[in-house]
Amino acid sequence: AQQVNGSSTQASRFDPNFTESVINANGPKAHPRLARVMASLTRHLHDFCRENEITIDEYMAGIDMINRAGQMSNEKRNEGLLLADIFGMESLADEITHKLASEAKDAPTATAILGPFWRKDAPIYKTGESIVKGFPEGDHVMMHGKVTDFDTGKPIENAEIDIWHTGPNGLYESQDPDQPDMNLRGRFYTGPEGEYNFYCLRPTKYPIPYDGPAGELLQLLDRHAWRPAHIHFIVSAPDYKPVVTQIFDRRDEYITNDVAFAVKESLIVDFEPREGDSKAQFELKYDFKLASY
Ligand code: MBD
Ligand code: FE
Repeated sequence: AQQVNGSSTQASRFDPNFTESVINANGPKAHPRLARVMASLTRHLHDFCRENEITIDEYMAGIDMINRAGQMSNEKRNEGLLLADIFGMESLADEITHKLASEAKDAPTATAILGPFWRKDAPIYKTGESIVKGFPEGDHVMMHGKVTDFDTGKPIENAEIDIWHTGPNGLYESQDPDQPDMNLRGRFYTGPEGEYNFYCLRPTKYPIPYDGPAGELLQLLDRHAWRPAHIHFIVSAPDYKPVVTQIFDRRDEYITNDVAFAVKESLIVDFEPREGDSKAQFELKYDFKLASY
């Protein structure tokens, strides 16, 4: 073998010693958590390449996909997250992060993935107002309920409920030049009994953006791009663990077949017909339970 700096060249890259030599390149001052995670990632990635005999062409195709995802990402488009979401990885990380808040009968409200379309600084509305600023032709919903302390059952006053959902055309405002800025997004604060209520639209099923690497991969894998109808929430209050979650329409045809693998039983809801309200055809009651720190 050729001599490099007095030592022989490394073992064959097929040899696990090669993998260990890459890991051992880390110095003693490496950040401990990062060093541990990267060692594991290196082993899995090397094993993946060996197991599947990944060729240079395949490797370059993967790198190209990552680069294209990055190039098309901006504050309105998070293609990297979308790409990871269709592998179920955000759902897995969510489950790992919130082991306790799962499907137990009495648990804090279950979490679900954030997804790529949250925007900060959604407009603040007063109780009873509507987040619908455009697209009034949808089915309107009066949504209401309470935010309570999961341990004591006591109401939480001034909890923030941050909401976002798509229009009836299946697009978030940020994806759609025809919708007013911040349409179908809003923040509300609970009253003294933890109560909230607001108007929104009944969400519709929605295909995730299909014009980038995530869509390309779905097509190559013969997978559909649909998420079941859902509304996103971040419910938060001082001294409580924020709940990032989504609710899902039981009647949606994709309820058991979500492209992002985010549905949980306790987050499936029934929209009920609403009588005598000129502003909404449907009603939805949903209570949120937060755990204190
Ligand atoms: C979405 O609207 C979404 O909520 C998730 C989690 C992934 C892709 C698109
Ligand atoms: Fe969404």
